[in-house]
Amino acid sequence: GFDYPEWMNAGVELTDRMVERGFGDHTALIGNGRRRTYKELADWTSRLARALVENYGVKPGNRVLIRSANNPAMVACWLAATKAGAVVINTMPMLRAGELAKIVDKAEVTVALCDTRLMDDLVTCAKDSRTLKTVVGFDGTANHDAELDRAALDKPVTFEAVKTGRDDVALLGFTSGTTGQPKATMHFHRDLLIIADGYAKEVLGVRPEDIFVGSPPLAFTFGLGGLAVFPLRFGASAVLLENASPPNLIEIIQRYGATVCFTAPTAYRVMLQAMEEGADLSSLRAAVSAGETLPAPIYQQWIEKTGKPMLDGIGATEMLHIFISNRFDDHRPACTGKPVTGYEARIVGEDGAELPRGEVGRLAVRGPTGCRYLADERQKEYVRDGWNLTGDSFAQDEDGYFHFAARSDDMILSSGYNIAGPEVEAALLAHELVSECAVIGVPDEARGQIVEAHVVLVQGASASDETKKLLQDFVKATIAPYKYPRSLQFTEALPKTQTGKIQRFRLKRED
Ligand code: 3SK
Repeated sequence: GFDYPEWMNAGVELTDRMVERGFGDHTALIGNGRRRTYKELADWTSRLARALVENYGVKPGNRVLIRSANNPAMVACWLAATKAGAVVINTMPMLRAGELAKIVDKAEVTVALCDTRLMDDLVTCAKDSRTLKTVVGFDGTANHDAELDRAALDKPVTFEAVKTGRDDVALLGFTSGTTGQPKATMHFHRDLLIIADGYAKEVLGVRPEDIFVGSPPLAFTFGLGGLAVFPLRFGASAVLLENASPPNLIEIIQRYGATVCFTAPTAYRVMLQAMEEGADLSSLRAAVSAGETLPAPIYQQWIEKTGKPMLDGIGATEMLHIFISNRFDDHRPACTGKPVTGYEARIVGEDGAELPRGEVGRLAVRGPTGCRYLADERQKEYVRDGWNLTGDSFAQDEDGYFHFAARSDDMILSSGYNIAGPEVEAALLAHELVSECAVIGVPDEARGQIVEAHVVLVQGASASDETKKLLQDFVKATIAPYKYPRSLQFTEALPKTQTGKIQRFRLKRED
Protein backbone atom coordinates (compact mmCIF):
# COMPACT_ATOMS: atom_id res chain seq x y z
CA GLY A 1 0.00 0.00 0.00
CA PHE A 2 0.86 3.65 -0.09
CA ASP A 3 1.73 4.97 3.32
CA TYR A 4 1.93 8.70 3.98
CA PRO A 5 2.03 10.69 7.21
CA GLU A 6 -1.34 11.77 8.53
CA TRP A 7 -0.38 15.42 8.05
CA MET A 8 1.22 16.23 4.77
CA ASN A 9 1.10 18.81 2.01
CA ALA A 10 1.73 17.77 -1.59
CA GLY A 11 3.01 21.26 -2.49
CA VAL A 12 5.70 20.99 0.18
CA GLU A 13 6.60 17.43 -0.80
CA LEU A 14 7.28 18.52 -4.39
CA THR A 15 9.38 21.59 -3.50
CA ASP A 16 10.92 22.12 -0.03
CA ARG A 17 11.18 18.38 0.65
CA MET A 18 13.10 17.95 -2.60
CA VAL A 19 15.60 20.60 -1.45
CA GLU A 20 15.94 18.77 1.89
CA ARG A 21 16.59 15.59 -0.09
CA GLY A 22 19.58 17.20 -1.84
CA PHE A 23 18.05 18.28 -5.18
CA GLY A 24 18.35 22.03 -4.47
CA ASP A 25 20.78 22.75 -7.34
CA HIS A 26 19.08 20.42 -9.79
CA THR A 27 16.95 21.90 -12.57
CA ALA A 28 13.24 21.55 -11.81
CA LEU A 29 11.49 23.58 -14.51
CA ILE A 30 12.44 25.04 -17.87
CA GLY A 31 10.16 27.35 -19.80
CA ASN A 32 9.84 30.76 -21.40
CA GLY A 33 13.60 30.91 -21.79
CA ARG A 34 14.45 30.31 -18.12
CA ARG A 35 15.64 27.45 -15.98
CA ARG A 36 14.65 27.11 -12.30
CA THR A 37 16.36 24.90 -9.76
CA TYR A 38 14.47 23.09 -7.00
CA LYS A 39 15.76 25.67 -4.50
CA GLU A 40 14.50 28.51 -6.67
CA LEU A 41 11.15 26.77 -7.06
CA ALA A 42 10.85 26.21 -3.31
CA ASP A 43 11.61 29.89 -2.61
CA TRP A 44 9.38 31.15 -5.42
CA THR A 45 6.41 29.09 -4.24
CA SER A 46 6.94 30.08 -0.58
CA ARG A 47 6.93 33.78 -1.51
CA LEU A 48 3.83 33.32 -3.66
CA ALA A 49 2.08 31.38 -0.89
CA ARG A 50 2.81 34.18 1.56
CA ALA A 51 1.39 36.72 -0.87
CA LEU A 52 -1.75 34.60 -1.34
CA VAL A 53 -2.31 34.41 2.41
CA GLU A 54 -1.17 37.87 3.49
CA ASN A 55 -2.31 40.02 0.54
CA TYR A 56 -5.30 38.12 -0.85
CA GLY A 57 -6.64 36.42 2.27
CA VAL A 58 -6.45 32.83 0.96
CA LYS A 59 -7.47 30.42 3.72
CA PRO A 60 -7.19 26.62 3.90
CA GLY A 61 -9.97 25.04 1.88
CA ASN A 62 -10.60 28.14 -0.28
CA ARG A 63 -11.06 27.30 -3.93
CA VAL A 64 -8.40 28.98 -6.07
CA LEU A 65 -8.70 28.92 -9.84
CA ILE A 66 -5.62 29.22 -12.07
CA ARG A 67 -5.89 30.25 -15.72
CA SER A 68 -2.81 29.81 -17.85
CA ALA A 69 -1.06 27.97 -20.65
CA ASN A 70 1.63 25.47 -19.61
CA ASN A 71 4.56 27.42 -18.17
CA PRO A 72 6.68 27.44 -14.99
CA ALA A 73 4.70 30.33 -13.50
CA MET A 74 1.52 28.24 -13.67
CA VAL A 75 3.25 25.37 -11.86
CA ALA A 76 4.57 27.80 -9.25
CA CYS A 77 1.07 29.24 -8.67
CA TRP A 78 -0.39 25.75 -8.35
CA LEU A 79 2.26 24.64 -5.85
CA ALA A 80 1.99 27.90 -3.89
CA ALA A 81 -1.78 27.67 -3.56
CA THR A 82 -1.40 24.02 -2.53
CA LYS A 83 1.17 24.97 0.11
CA ALA A 84 -1.34 27.53 1.40
CA GLY A 85 -3.89 24.73 1.83
CA ALA A 86 -6.17 25.94 -0.97
CA VAL A 87 -8.10 23.61 -3.27
CA VAL A 88 -6.86 24.33 -6.78
CA ILE A 89 -8.71 24.29 -10.08
CA ASN A 90 -6.34 24.52 -13.06
CA THR A 91 -7.96 25.75 -16.28
CA MET A 92 -6.99 26.02 -19.95
CA PRO A 93 -6.55 29.30 -21.84
CA MET A 94 -9.09 28.18 -24.45
CA LEU A 95 -12.03 28.46 -22.03
CA ARG A 96 -14.27 31.47 -22.54
CA ALA A 97 -16.16 33.52 -19.92
CA GLY A 98 -19.30 31.32 -20.09
CA GLU A 99 -17.34 28.10 -19.58
CA LEU A 100 -15.28 29.65 -16.78
CA ALA A 101 -18.50 30.81 -15.11
CA LYS A 102 -19.80 27.22 -14.88
CA ILE A 103 -16.56 26.11 -13.22
CA VAL A 104 -16.36 29.10 -10.87
CA ASP A 105 -19.96 28.56 -9.86
CA LYS A 106 -19.69 24.82 -9.31
CA ALA A 107 -16.42 25.05 -7.37
CA GLU A 108 -17.36 28.24 -5.49
CA VAL A 109 -14.07 29.83 -6.47
CA THR A 110 -13.16 32.88 -4.39
CA VAL A 111 -9.72 33.79 -5.74
CA ALA A 112 -8.41 33.43 -9.30
CA LEU A 113 -4.80 33.68 -10.45
CA CYS A 114 -4.53 34.55 -14.10
CA ASP A 115 -1.75 34.99 -16.61
CA THR A 116 -2.04 38.70 -17.43
CA ARG A 117 -2.26 37.82 -21.14
CA LEU A 118 -5.56 35.99 -20.47
CA MET A 119 -7.41 38.34 -18.12
CA ASP A 120 -10.39 39.43 -20.23
CA ASP A 121 -12.61 36.36 -20.04
CA LEU A 122 -11.91 35.86 -16.36
CA VAL A 123 -12.71 39.47 -15.51
CA THR A 124 -15.96 39.16 -17.48
CA CYS A 125 -16.80 35.99 -15.60
CA ALA A 126 -15.97 37.55 -12.19
CA LYS A 127 -18.36 40.48 -12.83
CA ASP A 128 -21.40 38.19 -12.56
CA SER A 129 -20.04 35.73 -10.03
CA ARG A 130 -21.51 35.46 -6.54
CA THR A 131 -18.24 34.02 -5.12
CA LEU A 132 -15.29 35.20 -7.21
CA LYS A 133 -14.25 38.57 -5.87
CA THR A 134 -10.48 38.56 -6.38
CA VAL A 135 -8.73 38.14 -9.73
CA VAL A 136 -4.96 38.58 -9.51
CA GLY A 137 -2.64 38.72 -12.51
CA PHE A 138 0.67 36.88 -12.68
CA ASP A 139 3.37 37.11 -15.30
CA GLY A 140 3.24 33.91 -17.33
CA THR A 141 6.48 34.85 -19.05
CA ALA A 142 8.15 34.64 -15.61
CA ASN A 143 9.67 38.11 -15.74
CA HIS A 144 7.87 38.79 -12.45
CA ASP A 145 6.17 41.81 -13.90
CA ALA A 146 2.60 41.57 -12.63
CA GLU A 147 0.67 42.25 -9.45
CA LEU A 148 1.08 38.82 -7.87
CA ASP A 149 4.77 38.67 -8.74
CA ARG A 150 5.43 42.07 -7.21
CA ALA A 151 3.55 41.13 -4.04
CA ALA A 152 5.58 37.91 -3.82
CA LEU A 153 8.94 39.60 -4.39
CA ASP A 154 8.40 41.64 -1.22
CA LYS A 155 8.08 38.51 0.91
CA PRO A 156 10.70 36.44 2.72
CA VAL A 157 11.46 33.01 1.22
CA THR A 158 10.12 31.16 4.23
CA PHE A 159 6.53 30.04 4.55
CA GLU A 160 5.08 27.81 7.19
CA ALA A 161 3.01 25.56 4.95
CA VAL A 162 -0.51 24.89 6.07
CA LYS A 163 -0.81 21.61 7.97
CA THR A 164 -3.10 19.75 5.60
CA GLY A 165 -4.22 16.19 6.19
CA ARG A 166 -3.30 13.52 3.66
CA ASP A 167 -7.03 13.12 2.93
CA ASP A 168 -7.75 16.83 2.56
CA VAL A 169 -8.84 17.86 -0.92
CA ALA A 170 -5.99 19.51 -2.84
CA LEU A 171 -7.28 19.57 -6.40
CA LEU A 172 -10.54 19.72 -8.33
CA GLY A 173 -10.18 18.18 -11.78
CA PHE A 174 -12.96 19.26 -14.12
CA THR A 175 -14.30 16.97 -16.79
CA SER A 176 -16.99 17.99 -19.23
CA GLY A 177 -18.54 14.59 -19.87
CA THR A 178 -20.80 14.17 -22.87
CA THR A 179 -23.62 16.40 -21.67
CA GLY A 180 -21.56 19.58 -21.41
CA GLN A 181 -22.45 19.91 -17.70
CA PRO A 182 -19.00 19.99 -16.06
CA LYS A 183 -18.25 17.62 -13.20
CA ALA A 184 -15.58 18.34 -10.60
CA THR A 185 -13.53 15.42 -9.33
CA MET A 186 -11.95 15.86 -5.89
CA HIS A 187 -8.42 14.63 -5.28
CA PHE A 188 -6.55 14.52 -1.98
CA HIS A 189 -2.97 15.56 -1.18
CA ARG A 190 -1.99 11.92 -0.97
CA ASP A 191 -3.51 11.15 -4.38
CA LEU A 192 -1.00 13.52 -5.99
CA LEU A 193 1.84 11.44 -4.55
CA ILE A 194 0.21 8.07 -5.23
CA ILE A 195 0.16 8.63 -9.00
CA ALA A 196 3.91 9.31 -8.88
CA ASP A 197 4.81 6.54 -6.42
CA GLY A 198 2.61 4.10 -8.35
CA TYR A 199 2.52 4.61 -12.11
CA ALA A 200 5.54 6.93 -12.56
CA LYS A 201 7.81 4.81 -10.38
CA GLU A 202 6.66 1.37 -11.42
CA VAL A 203 6.00 1.91 -15.13
CA LEU A 204 8.34 4.77 -16.08
CA GLY A 205 11.06 4.23 -13.46
CA VAL A 206 11.63 7.99 -13.29
CA ARG A 207 15.16 9.07 -12.34
CA PRO A 208 16.66 12.51 -11.57
CA GLU A 209 18.41 12.63 -14.98
CA ASP A 210 15.06 12.50 -16.77
CA ILE A 211 13.83 15.47 -18.78
CA PHE A 212 10.06 15.49 -19.30
CA VAL A 213 8.23 17.13 -22.16
CA GLY A 214 4.75 16.82 -23.60
CA SER A 215 1.60 18.41 -24.88
CA PRO A 216 -1.32 17.88 -22.46
CA PRO A 217 -2.38 21.02 -20.61
CA LEU A 218 -1.57 21.17 -16.91
CA ALA A 219 -5.27 21.92 -16.53
CA PHE A 220 -5.91 18.30 -17.47
CA THR A 221 -4.80 15.81 -14.81
CA PHE A 222 -2.94 13.85 -17.51
CA GLY A 223 -0.72 16.92 -18.02
CA LEU A 224 -0.43 17.89 -14.34
CA GLY A 225 0.80 14.38 -13.49
CA GLY A 226 3.02 13.88 -16.52
CA LEU A 227 4.60 17.32 -16.70
CA ALA A 228 4.69 18.48 -13.08
CA VAL A 229 4.04 15.83 -10.40
CA PHE A 230 6.13 13.02 -11.91
CA PRO A 231 9.31 14.97 -12.63
CA LEU A 232 9.14 16.95 -9.36
CA ARG A 233 8.55 13.87 -7.19
CA PHE A 234 11.82 12.30 -8.38
CA GLY A 235 14.15 15.31 -8.76
CA ALA A 236 13.86 15.27 -12.55
CA SER A 237 13.29 18.26 -14.88
CA ALA A 238 10.32 19.35 -16.99
CA VAL A 239 10.30 21.55 -20.07
CA LEU A 240 6.96 23.39 -20.21
CA LEU A 241 5.70 24.60 -23.56
CA GLU A 242 2.97 27.16 -24.12
CA ASN A 243 2.74 25.91 -27.68
CA ALA A 244 3.24 22.16 -27.78
CA SER A 245 2.35 21.59 -31.43
CA PRO A 246 4.15 18.50 -32.81
CA PRO A 247 6.86 20.55 -34.65
CA ASN A 248 7.62 22.46 -31.43
CA LEU A 249 7.68 19.27 -29.42
CA ILE A 250 10.14 17.74 -31.87
CA GLU A 251 12.40 20.79 -31.74
CA ILE A 252 12.38 20.83 -27.92
CA ILE A 253 13.07 17.09 -27.58
CA GLN A 254 16.16 17.58 -29.73
CA ARG A 255 17.25 20.83 -28.06
CA TYR A 256 17.05 19.52 -24.48
CA GLY A 257 17.61 15.80 -25.07
CA ALA A 258 14.22 15.05 -23.49
CA THR A 259 13.91 11.50 -22.18
CA VAL A 260 10.18 11.15 -21.34
CA CYS A 261 7.36 12.38 -23.55
CA PHE A 262 3.64 12.53 -22.78
CA THR A 263 1.42 13.10 -25.76
CA ALA A 264 -1.33 11.65 -27.96
CA PRO A 265 -0.89 9.24 -30.92
CA THR A 266 -1.36 11.98 -33.52
CA ALA A 267 1.81 13.74 -32.33
CA TYR A 268 3.74 10.45 -32.40
CA ARG A 269 2.64 9.98 -35.99
CA VAL A 270 4.19 13.37 -36.85
CA MET A 271 7.35 12.41 -34.93
CA LEU A 272 7.68 9.20 -36.96
CA GLN A 273 7.47 11.26 -40.13
CA ALA A 274 10.05 13.73 -38.76
CA MET A 275 12.46 10.88 -37.95
CA GLU A 276 12.04 9.73 -41.52
CA GLU A 277 13.18 13.21 -42.56
CA GLY A 278 16.23 13.19 -40.26
CA ALA A 279 15.00 14.37 -36.83
CA ASP A 280 16.98 12.72 -34.02
CA LEU A 281 14.62 11.72 -31.22
CA SER A 282 16.94 9.04 -29.82
CA SER A 283 17.13 10.77 -26.41
CA LEU A 284 13.54 9.64 -25.67
CA ARG A 285 13.53 6.56 -23.48
CA ALA A 286 9.80 6.66 -22.70
CA ALA A 287 7.07 7.65 -25.14
CA VAL A 288 3.78 7.65 -23.26
CA SER A 289 0.63 7.60 -25.36
CA ALA A 290 -2.75 8.25 -23.79
CA GLY A 291 -5.87 10.28 -24.21
CA GLU A 292 -6.72 8.51 -27.49
CA THR A 293 -6.46 4.89 -28.48
CA LEU A 294 -3.03 4.05 -29.93
CA PRO A 295 -3.35 2.58 -33.44
CA ALA A 296 -1.26 -0.60 -33.84
CA PRO A 297 0.63 0.75 -36.90
CA ILE A 298 1.98 3.71 -34.91
CA TYR A 299 3.03 1.40 -32.06
CA GLN A 300 4.73 -0.96 -34.53
CA GLN A 301 6.50 1.75 -36.52
CA TRP A 302 7.76 3.32 -33.29
CA ILE A 303 9.37 0.03 -32.25
CA GLU A 304 10.87 -0.40 -35.71
CA LYS A 305 12.31 3.13 -35.72
CA THR A 306 13.48 3.46 -32.11
CA GLY A 307 13.84 -0.11 -30.86
CA LYS A 308 11.71 0.89 -27.86
CA PRO A 309 8.03 0.29 -27.14
CA MET A 310 5.53 3.08 -26.92
CA LEU A 311 3.77 2.97 -23.55
CA ASP A 312 0.04 2.99 -24.15
CA GLY A 313 -1.99 3.75 -21.04
CA ILE A 314 -5.50 4.61 -19.97
CA GLY A 315 -6.45 7.02 -17.26
CA ALA A 316 -9.36 9.16 -16.28
CA THR A 317 -9.79 12.52 -14.60
CA GLU A 318 -11.97 10.64 -12.08
CA MET A 319 -9.02 8.34 -11.20
CA LEU A 320 -6.54 11.26 -11.43
CA HIS A 321 -4.11 9.46 -13.75
CA ILE A 322 -3.16 6.27 -15.61
CA PHE A 323 -4.36 3.01 -14.02
CA ILE A 324 -3.73 0.47 -16.82
CA SER A 325 -0.56 0.53 -18.87
CA ASN A 326 1.85 -1.40 -21.00
CA ARG A 327 5.36 -1.87 -19.56
CA PHE A 328 8.79 -1.53 -21.18
CA ASP A 329 9.26 -5.28 -20.89
CA ASP A 330 5.63 -6.34 -21.29
CA HIS A 331 3.71 -4.77 -24.15
CA ARG A 332 1.58 -5.81 -27.08
CA PRO A 333 0.11 -4.06 -30.11
CA ALA A 334 -3.48 -2.80 -29.87
CA CYS A 335 -3.31 -3.46 -26.14
CA THR A 336 -3.41 -1.10 -23.16
CA GLY A 337 -1.65 -3.57 -20.86
CA LYS A 338 -2.32 -4.51 -17.26
CA PRO A 339 -3.34 -2.59 -14.12
CA VAL A 340 -0.76 -0.36 -12.47
CA THR A 341 0.42 -1.30 -8.95
CA GLY A 342 -2.40 -0.86 -6.47
CA TYR A 343 -5.24 -0.99 -9.05
CA GLU A 344 -7.56 -3.83 -10.04
CA ALA A 345 -9.61 -3.84 -13.21
CA ARG A 346 -12.35 -6.01 -14.67
CA ILE A 347 -14.91 -6.03 -17.45
CA VAL A 348 -18.55 -5.86 -16.43
CA GLY A 349 -21.93 -6.06 -18.13
CA GLU A 350 -24.89 -3.71 -17.73
CA ASP A 351 -25.81 -5.42 -14.42
CA GLY A 352 -22.31 -4.85 -12.99
CA ALA A 353 -21.43 -8.58 -13.06
CA GLU A 354 -18.02 -9.59 -14.37
CA LEU A 355 -18.04 -10.84 -17.98
CA PRO A 356 -16.08 -13.83 -19.27
CA ARG A 357 -12.63 -13.20 -20.77
CA GLY A 358 -12.76 -11.97 -24.36
CA GLU A 359 -16.15 -10.29 -24.09
CA VAL A 360 -16.48 -6.55 -24.59
CA GLY A 361 -18.03 -4.68 -21.67
CA ARG A 362 -17.54 -1.69 -19.46
CA LEU A 363 -14.15 -1.24 -17.84
CA ALA A 364 -14.45 -1.13 -14.03
CA VAL A 365 -11.50 -0.19 -11.87
CA ARG A 366 -10.69 0.27 -8.18
CA GLY A 367 -7.59 1.28 -6.34
CA PRO A 368 -5.89 3.91 -4.18
CA THR A 369 -7.37 6.83 -6.15
CA GLY A 370 -10.97 7.03 -7.26
CA CYS A 371 -13.91 9.12 -8.25
CA ARG A 372 -15.39 11.60 -5.80
CA TYR A 373 -17.54 14.09 -7.70
CA LEU A 374 -18.18 17.34 -5.91
CA ALA A 375 -21.91 17.62 -5.16
CA ASP A 376 -23.04 15.61 -8.15
CA GLU A 377 -25.82 13.08 -8.55
CA ARG A 378 -23.73 11.29 -11.15
CA GLN A 379 -21.47 9.92 -8.38
CA LYS A 380 -23.76 6.92 -7.89
CA GLU A 381 -23.60 6.10 -11.59
CA TYR A 382 -19.79 6.24 -11.70
CA VAL A 383 -19.03 4.32 -8.51
CA ARG A 384 -20.93 1.11 -7.78
CA ASP A 385 -19.95 -1.33 -5.03
CA GLY A 386 -16.59 0.37 -4.78
CA TRP A 387 -15.84 -0.06 -8.50
CA ASN A 388 -15.34 2.99 -10.72
CA LEU A 389 -17.26 2.45 -13.95
CA THR A 390 -15.29 4.21 -16.64
CA GLY A 391 -16.84 5.42 -19.88
CA ASP A 392 -14.78 2.93 -21.88
CA SER A 393 -15.59 -0.45 -23.36
CA PHE A 394 -12.73 -2.94 -23.12
CA ALA A 395 -12.12 -6.70 -23.30
CA GLN A 396 -9.68 -8.65 -21.16
CA ASP A 397 -7.85 -11.46 -22.95
CA GLU A 398 -6.98 -14.91 -21.58
CA ASP A 399 -3.57 -13.64 -20.44
CA GLY A 400 -5.08 -10.78 -18.43
CA TYR A 401 -4.24 -7.92 -20.84
CA PHE A 402 -6.82 -5.22 -21.45
CA HIS A 403 -7.81 -4.24 -25.00
CA PHE A 404 -9.67 -1.07 -25.82
CA ALA A 405 -12.88 -1.48 -27.85
CA ALA A 406 -14.50 1.97 -27.76
CA ARG A 407 -15.58 4.83 -25.58
CA SER A 408 -18.95 3.53 -24.44
CA ASP A 409 -20.37 6.47 -26.42
CA ASP A 410 -18.50 5.33 -29.54
CA MET A 411 -20.17 1.90 -29.81
CA ILE A 412 -22.30 1.76 -32.96
CA LEU A 413 -25.40 -0.42 -33.05
CA SER A 414 -26.14 -1.37 -36.67
CA SER A 415 -28.64 -4.06 -37.73
CA GLY A 416 -28.26 -5.65 -34.31
CA TYR A 417 -24.47 -5.72 -34.49
CA ASN A 418 -22.33 -3.91 -31.89
CA ILE A 419 -19.54 -2.25 -33.80
CA ALA A 420 -16.67 -0.51 -32.06
CA GLY A 421 -15.89 2.68 -34.00
CA PRO A 422 -12.17 2.57 -33.15
CA GLU A 423 -11.86 -0.93 -34.63
CA VAL A 424 -13.07 0.42 -37.98
CA GLU A 425 -10.70 3.38 -37.57
CA ALA A 426 -7.78 1.01 -36.99
CA ALA A 427 -8.69 -0.90 -40.16
CA LEU A 428 -8.81 2.31 -42.21
CA LEU A 429 -5.56 3.60 -40.70
CA ALA A 430 -3.79 0.46 -41.88
CA HIS A 431 -4.29 1.69 -45.46
CA GLU A 432 -1.41 3.75 -46.83
CA LEU A 433 -3.71 6.44 -48.24
CA VAL A 434 -5.25 7.24 -44.84
CA SER A 435 -3.59 9.83 -42.64
CA GLU A 436 -6.26 10.20 -39.94
CA CYS A 437 -9.85 9.16 -39.52
CA ALA A 438 -12.81 9.16 -37.16
CA VAL A 439 -15.71 6.75 -37.27
CA ILE A 440 -19.16 7.48 -35.90
CA GLY A 441 -22.63 5.97 -36.00
CA VAL A 442 -25.27 7.95 -37.87
CA PRO A 443 -29.04 7.31 -37.77
CA ASP A 444 -30.40 5.05 -40.49
CA GLU A 445 -34.02 4.01 -40.97
CA ALA A 446 -33.32 0.46 -42.02
CA ARG A 447 -30.39 -0.38 -39.78
CA GLY A 448 -30.89 1.87 -36.75
CA GLN A 449 -27.41 3.25 -37.29
CA ILE A 450 -24.79 2.91 -39.97
CA VAL A 451 -21.03 3.26 -39.74
CA GLU A 452 -19.76 6.56 -41.13
CA ALA A 453 -16.05 7.32 -41.61
CA HIS A 454 -14.52 10.78 -41.87
CA VAL A 455 -11.16 10.35 -43.55
CA VAL A 456 -8.16 12.66 -43.94
CA LEU A 457 -6.07 11.36 -46.84
CA VAL A 458 -2.29 11.53 -47.05
CA GLN A 459 -0.94 14.35 -49.17
CA GLY A 460 -1.36 13.77 -52.88
CA ALA A 461 -4.10 11.13 -52.60
CA SER A 462 -7.25 11.82 -54.55
CA ALA A 463 -10.57 12.21 -52.73
CA SER A 464 -12.46 10.37 -55.46
CA ASP A 465 -15.22 7.76 -55.63
CA GLU A 466 -12.55 5.20 -56.60
CA THR A 467 -10.58 5.92 -53.41
CA LYS A 468 -13.78 5.67 -51.39
CA LYS A 469 -14.58 2.24 -52.86
CA LEU A 470 -10.98 1.13 -52.42
CA LEU A 471 -11.05 2.02 -48.71
CA GLN A 472 -14.45 0.41 -48.13
CA ASP A 473 -13.25 -2.81 -49.77
CA PHE A 474 -10.04 -2.65 -47.77
CA VAL A 475 -12.00 -2.51 -44.49
CA LYS A 476 -14.22 -5.42 -45.62
CA ALA A 477 -11.10 -7.44 -46.29
CA THR A 478 -9.47 -6.50 -42.98
CA ILE A 479 -12.30 -6.96 -40.46
CA ALA A 480 -15.77 -8.53 -40.55
CA PRO A 481 -17.47 -7.01 -43.62
CA TYR A 482 -20.58 -5.88 -41.69
CA LYS A 483 -18.35 -3.31 -39.95
CA TYR A 484 -17.33 -1.47 -43.13
CA PRO A 485 -18.22 2.24 -43.35
CA ARG A 486 -21.31 2.41 -45.57
CA SER A 487 -20.89 6.15 -45.54
CA LEU A 488 -17.40 7.57 -46.11
CA GLN A 489 -16.55 11.25 -46.38
CA PHE A 490 -13.24 12.92 -47.07
CA THR A 491 -12.25 15.91 -44.97
CA GLU A 492 -9.24 18.22 -44.65
CA ALA A 493 -9.03 17.96 -40.84
CA LEU A 494 -10.82 16.36 -37.89
CA PRO A 495 -12.26 18.38 -34.99
CA LYS A 496 -10.01 18.00 -31.94
CA THR A 497 -9.71 19.24 -28.38
CA GLN A 498 -6.66 21.18 -27.26
CA THR A 499 -5.33 17.93 -25.83
CA GLY A 500 -5.46 16.28 -29.25
CA LYS A 501 -8.54 14.12 -28.66
CA ILE A 502 -10.75 13.70 -31.69
CA GLN A 503 -14.19 15.14 -30.95
CA ARG A 504 -16.34 12.54 -32.66
CA PHE A 505 -19.52 14.06 -31.26
CA ARG A 506 -18.85 17.15 -33.40
CA LEU A 507 -19.08 14.99 -36.52
CA LYS A 508 -22.53 13.77 -35.56
CA ARG A 509 -25.43 15.44 -37.32
CA GLU A 510 -28.59 16.32 -35.51
CA ASP A 511 -30.89 14.82 -38.18
O1 3SK B 1 -6.65 8.47 -20.64
C1 3SK B 1 -6.95 9.64 -20.32
O2 3SK B 1 -7.69 10.30 -21.04
C2 3SK B 1 -6.41 10.27 -19.05
C3 3SK B 1 -7.22 11.08 -18.31
C4 3SK B 1 -6.75 11.62 -17.13
C5 3SK B 1 -5.50 11.38 -16.67
C6 3SK B 1 -4.68 10.58 -17.40
C7 3SK B 1 -5.13 10.04 -18.60
C8 3SK B 1 -4.19 9.19 -19.39
